[in-house]
Amino acid sequence: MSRMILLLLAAVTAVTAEETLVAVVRLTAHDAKTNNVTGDLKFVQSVPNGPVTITGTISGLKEGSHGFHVHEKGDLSDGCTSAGAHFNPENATHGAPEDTVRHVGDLGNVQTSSQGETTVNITDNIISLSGPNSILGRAVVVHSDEDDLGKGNSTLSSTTGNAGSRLACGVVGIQKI
Ligand SMILES: [Cu+2]
Ligand SMILES: [Zn+2]
Repeated sequence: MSRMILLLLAAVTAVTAEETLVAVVRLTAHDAKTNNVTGDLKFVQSVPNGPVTITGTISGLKEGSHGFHVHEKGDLSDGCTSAGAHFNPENATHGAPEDTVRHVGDLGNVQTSSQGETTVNITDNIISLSGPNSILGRAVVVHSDEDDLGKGNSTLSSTTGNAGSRLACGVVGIQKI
């Protein structure tokens, strides 16, 4: 391979590496006396304002679906309660990740197997790691119940998806290099 091509490849690699944003979340239980839900998540955005992939594992959840959202505050001074409401900069109605009308923080549900394993693998086109939809400094919350994605009969459906209590949460932080 010619020296020119090698230099070009190196430059392209450097630019790509520079543009990729990576954040991490350590989930801890809202109340360690009532559950031991914990987890680690990674958020990767390789193109500015492009899709964000969320991967990781959560342990301690019961089998089934659990509401999974970004809430507006990264303040865990009062456990997951002080994380506030769903991150919703456009004052929209609660919805499913694939809905046009949704909170920015609406990431739907995570699924827990009968063995109690929760593997997260979500790609979302609305949340971002920069700009107005940036989730940096905000909190991820995992709930006791299924998020009905705004389509249930409960009065809470249009605000929280009636996902029940907050079991665990963590602040979205910039990853250590
Ligand atoms: Cu939530
Ligand atoms: Zn919501």
